[in-house]
Amino acid sequence: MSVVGFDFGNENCLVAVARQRGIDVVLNDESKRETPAIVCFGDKQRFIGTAGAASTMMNPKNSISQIKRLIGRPFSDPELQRDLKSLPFTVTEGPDGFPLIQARYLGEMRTFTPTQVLGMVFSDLKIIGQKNLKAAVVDCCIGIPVYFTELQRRAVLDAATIAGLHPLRLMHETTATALAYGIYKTDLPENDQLNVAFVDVGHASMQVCIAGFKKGQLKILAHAFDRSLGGRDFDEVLFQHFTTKFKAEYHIDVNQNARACLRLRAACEKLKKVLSANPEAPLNIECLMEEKDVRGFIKREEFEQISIPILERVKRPLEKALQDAGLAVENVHTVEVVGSASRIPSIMKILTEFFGKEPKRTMNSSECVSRGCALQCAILSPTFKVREFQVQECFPFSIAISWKGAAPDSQNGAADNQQGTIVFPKGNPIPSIKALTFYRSGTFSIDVQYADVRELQAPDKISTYTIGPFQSTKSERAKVKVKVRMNLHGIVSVESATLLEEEEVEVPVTKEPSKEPAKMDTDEVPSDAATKGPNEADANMEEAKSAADASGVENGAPEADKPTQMETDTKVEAPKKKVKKTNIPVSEVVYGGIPAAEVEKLLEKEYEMALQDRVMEETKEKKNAVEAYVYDMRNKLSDKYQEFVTDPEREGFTAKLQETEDWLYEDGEDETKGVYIAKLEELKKQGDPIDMRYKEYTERGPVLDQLVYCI
Ligand code: ATP
Ligand code: MG
Ligand code: K
Repeated sequence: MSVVGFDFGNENCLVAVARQRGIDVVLNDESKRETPAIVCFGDKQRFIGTAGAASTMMNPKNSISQIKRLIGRPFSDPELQRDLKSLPFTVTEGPDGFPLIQARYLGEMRTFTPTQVLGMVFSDLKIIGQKNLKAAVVDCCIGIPVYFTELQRRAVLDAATIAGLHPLRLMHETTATALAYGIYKTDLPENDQLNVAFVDVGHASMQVCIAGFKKGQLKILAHAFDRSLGGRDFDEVLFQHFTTKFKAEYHIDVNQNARACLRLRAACEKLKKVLSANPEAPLNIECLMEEKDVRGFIKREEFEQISIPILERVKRPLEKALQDAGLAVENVHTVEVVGSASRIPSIMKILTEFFGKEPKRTMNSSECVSRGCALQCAILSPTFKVREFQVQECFPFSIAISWKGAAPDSQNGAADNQQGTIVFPKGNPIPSIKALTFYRSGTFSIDVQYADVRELQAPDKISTYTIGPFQSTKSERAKVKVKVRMNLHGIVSVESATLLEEEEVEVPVTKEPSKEPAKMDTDEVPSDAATKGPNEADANMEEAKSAADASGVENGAPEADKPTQMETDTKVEAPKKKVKKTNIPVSEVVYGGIPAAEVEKLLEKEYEMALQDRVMEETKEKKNAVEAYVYDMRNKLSDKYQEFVTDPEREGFTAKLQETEDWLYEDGEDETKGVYIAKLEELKKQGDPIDMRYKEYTERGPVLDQLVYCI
């Protein structure tokens, strides 16, 4: 089983693989480590990655980029709407309220979901991994931004499935970086905790995490982020600056021309990079539009001036991370900066001022996420033995569950009363399971939702679970234990529901009903908790208690109406009671995302499209082979084959080769693979006998010599 880590960025993707000697970031077909996250739809095939980027200028409307921004968001999401304004392709609202990408593919307009397009990017990355490992790639670990919502996480998993991948874990990018940083450190303290802040400024977003390191472990203390602060915002500032300038100076409005927009944006991005190393930089574009060449120029000072609105936001996630970690600036021992946009000098200045120390660039800032993911995959995979190192991850949002309050025979008539409790508070370890106990007489449902919608821009409701039907034999109100799991990917679901019925009492135990209205406890350690720390269960328990305390379900309601009740271990409370456990069916509705059956179909579709791409690539290869044969044979006929052909034979064959060359550029420019194969065979029929004569002669030479020698 191969072990692979993927970093899919807004701009660039990287693939790292684990080999016996260590982790390698592998090269793509163009011998580059970074593969652009672009899918370009063509008339005959798709171009993905570097090939996609190369096609963008030619075919901007069908070149899909910034996929990471599009996945798992409703069409109405204001951030998505803002992003769409600067993208050259068309996105419409699908019937489910989610975006649909419009592109011309195989000669007709088609629609694709962002998840599907991400699946295409993953397919391409998978192939890069496979070519390097010379083995199938299935198991992997994929880096995701810490702020990804449930829907976005599910979308990444679906995209991975479409690409035929099986992610062992979706890992927060900054945590992957922290792992890649810590696992090689041999000088980590045994008792003390070394606090390191990781700051990642990428193309579209900024993430901060503070991790505490000890020998053999890292614990994430806090995550913070700005979903929309990255390198592209600086591109945009420059773009607006020059758009205005060119309007005044050249009377052109690039916004009227998709290609001009793209070219100016690309030039601005380049300009921004130049400004990272130089105090000033020029911007020249030939024939930008209306056949006008444009010239511009900007000083770093002015660039920083016009960037102030963005730069002012850099401090906020830093403050938030410190606050959530409960640390003062002095308690942060080291600051590590990654992400390529952090190369902007003014960002570094802000970081230095904030932390009161120079941030370090120990890590390879573009590779660290993929490396960390490959390491995590190696830790989780049975095929690799990795140095003992524990990753204690925490979740950045508070997750609540809610349910309809009272039972039908409620005295106070509050039957529609929606009640809830925070089941996984912000900072909760990943993975974890919580158990809740409900007293219900029949099928009921619970909603999983974000507790604080201000924390993120997402619909608050995530999913609804219907629990039932069930029939209790003993009492009217049955005791139902519901397990809610946050899995390794940070995805929350109701895992199971169990009907608990006390069957026989060997030793009578008078059980006092608990006076606490809603409580939960931590259940057994989840089976996939391969990276769990030793103290996690304890931490869980504590946090569970405080969550229950804060849940604020009103006291004083009749006992029968209490929806949940403290679930201390039943066996402890009544050790002699025998409890019959019956599984209750649980059905899930997730708001948004692709149904499982649909994912299966998309997997097949992806396979078909990949096949089409491969056929086209092979066609190109066969065509190239014909062309190469023409050139090679023509050279040989006037060189080393000269003495092995008669003049008429040579003339005839040369004419035939010329005819083929002309054909390749005209009628035969766009033929099928079979036609090129036939063409090559036809030429070889004529060429092979000549080749043979030549070979016979050159091979006979030494044989004769040998005979002479033997005599
Ligand atoms: P994200 O992390 O947002 O998903 P990503 O991982 O693709 O995106 P990176 O590759 O870390 O992002 O960073 C890309 C950004 O860094 C681009 O905006 C690019 O213009 C910018 N960038 C690259 N080199 C430099 C430089 N020398 N100076 C300034 N910015 C740079
Ligand atoms: Mg990144
Ligand atoms: K392992």
